[in-house]
Amino acid sequence: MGVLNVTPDSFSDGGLYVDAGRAVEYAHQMIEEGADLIDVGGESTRPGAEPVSAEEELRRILPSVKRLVKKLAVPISVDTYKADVAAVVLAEGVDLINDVSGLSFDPRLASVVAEAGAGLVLTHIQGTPRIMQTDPKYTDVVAEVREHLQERVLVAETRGVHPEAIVVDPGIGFGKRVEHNLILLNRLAELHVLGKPLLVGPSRKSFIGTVLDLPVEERLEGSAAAVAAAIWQGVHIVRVHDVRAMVRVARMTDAIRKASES
Ligand code: HH2
Repeated sequence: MGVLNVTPDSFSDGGLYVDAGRAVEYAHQMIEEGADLIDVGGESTRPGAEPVSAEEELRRILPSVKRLVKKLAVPISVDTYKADVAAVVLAEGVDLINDVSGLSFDPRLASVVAEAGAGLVLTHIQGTPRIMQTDPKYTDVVAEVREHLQERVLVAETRGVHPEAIVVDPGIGFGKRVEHNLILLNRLAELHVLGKPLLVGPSRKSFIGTVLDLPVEERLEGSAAAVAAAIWQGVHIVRVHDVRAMVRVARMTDAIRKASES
């Protein structure tokens, strides 16, 4: 999953693809580099970020989304937790909604996704982006994330989202300390019991900066290590900024992993 942020303020690529022409060009580049899915985001969910209105989010993403659904051969997801935004982009032909709140910020989102027969990514978050890094606490982070996702899956299915259209994500960086992120990445395989495809998004995040003491523009290798750990444990989708490099890391790790199974 290649990240296409059409935001002015995302933590690593804010402001780069605000223009719809540039966004489409960059999406094509990511597909050429091997992306199987493009994730369009119009609101930054970095720690401390303030929410934007549905109108503002749509103003940012709609010109790009309209062009992308016409031009791209791969599925498109939109990174939003708002039912009003989801309804508009699903009507335009978007394939899935990537909800970083796991249906906890907008109670209407599940039925909008269900009615459209679309896919849904359910992500674990503790708190909200504005305050999530203030003081995240867990007794057993893996068990708590797993139980929370199990409950969110039940909510989605009860509201009519197709069971085979649900993807789950432990939410790296969403209300987690460095050690929580590392433990989750170490034990991703324990989330397979949920019976859903797994997605993980470690790309360029601050836990990498902390471990390696590196700024956001120097986190390629750290992201690669996290992607390799994820693929090694059978994660199905990795959400990344550096598509060319991460496709190579994923394919190589997968080849090693599969060799041990045969
Ligand atoms: N991380 C970010 C945004 N959306 N979606 C899922 N499912 N999983 C993630 O880990 C995830 C996500 C944050 O990264 P980015 O989009 O690069 O930054 P920002 O939130 O500042 O736009």
